[in-house]
Amino acid sequence: MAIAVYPGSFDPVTLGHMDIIERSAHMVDRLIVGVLQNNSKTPLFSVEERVKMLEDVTSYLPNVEVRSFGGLLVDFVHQCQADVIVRGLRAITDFEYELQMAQTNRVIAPDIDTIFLTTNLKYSYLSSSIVKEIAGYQGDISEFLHPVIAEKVRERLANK
Ligand code: COD
Repeated sequence: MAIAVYPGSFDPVTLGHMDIIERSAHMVDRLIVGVLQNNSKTPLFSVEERVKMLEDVTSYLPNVEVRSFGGLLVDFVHQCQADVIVRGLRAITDFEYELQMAQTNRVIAPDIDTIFLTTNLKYSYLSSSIVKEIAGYQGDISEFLHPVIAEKVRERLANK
């Protein structure tokens, strides 16, 4: 049974992330979306909120499960009994960071491999940080997020 983990901060989940989730879910028996708990950045949404938001927008994919994790990614992958990490690549700027992470993870856990899916061209510019910046200036974020997530971001920033 092929089990893969798609890890990230997902603060918040964008349509770019969702595209990677949907495409990788079709390639494996189970896809576990892993939401990082101990991020050094101050997140807009708590880990519990990010997990719930991801659950809401992936509920139509029966083989996708969302879990939070802290500590090393490879330990989480082992706990999930998975052996593949899925990551998305947008541009050359992602490549160096992703390569370093994949190679380091392979040194510390040689049984785990990382596979990369290239971004859907229409989301190649999209990141959670850009979306938060636009929303912070009351810009229109509806092109970038699932409507449920866009509403949560607007609500959160209105209450800040
Ligand atoms: N199109 C396609 N892919 C995208 C898009 C898009 N528009 N936007 C983002 N992605 C991809 C990213 O490239 C990434 O692969 C993934 O989606 C998740 O993105 P983010 O930004 O939400 O998540 P990151 O990059 O902050 O996640 C970092 C981890 C949580 C994976 C990392 O910090 C980690 O593993 N932490 C645990 C500690 C650890 O093990 N450290 C050692 C690592 S060597």
